[in-house]
Amino acid sequence: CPEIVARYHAHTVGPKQCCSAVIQEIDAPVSTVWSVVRRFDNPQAYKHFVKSCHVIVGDGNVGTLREVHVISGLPAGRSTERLEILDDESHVISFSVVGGDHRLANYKSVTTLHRSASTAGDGDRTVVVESYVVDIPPGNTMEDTCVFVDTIVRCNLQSLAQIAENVSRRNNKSLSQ
Ligand code: A8S
Repeated sequence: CPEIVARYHAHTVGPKQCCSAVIQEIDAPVSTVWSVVRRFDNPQAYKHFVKSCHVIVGDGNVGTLREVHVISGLPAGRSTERLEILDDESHVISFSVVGGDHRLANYKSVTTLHRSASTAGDGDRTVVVESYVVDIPPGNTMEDTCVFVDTIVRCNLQSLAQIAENVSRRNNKSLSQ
């Protein structure tokens, strides 16, 4: 839906910031993908870099704060993140990074889900658009920063695709029995 994309993925980007977007197609309906993505308290369900997560304050609605611990081997230990948008009708979720011991200051991402009809006619597919804006860390270039973050986001969305497609296959199977 072009209105949603224009509205939510148009970021204001400062002079020392960079922004980018990753798009992923998933062979599962929006409702299935959304049920995974909307769980702000459970990012480890599909983000493999997340070791653990706990909610500091909030009930899963806008304003909820979570602390994420990432796996070792990354230049980071933990990240404090605030839920900015959770729209169950339009399938939009957004969070911002408000603290932590990593180098992605002022990171903010928006994820939107879009229905896409399957050409094979065997059920709906989903297009996920995830865009972000972040400060370029001192000593890094815009390119380095985008490559680093794009890689993380792409991994997350590929893992999301696998999980949602498995759920969708299970659902289709139990329907046909
Ligand atoms: C997300 C997206 C990103 C997460 C980054 C980009 C992060 O969790 C990791 C490494 C870092 O250096 C920064 O949707 C930070 O989670 C995996 C800890 C924020």
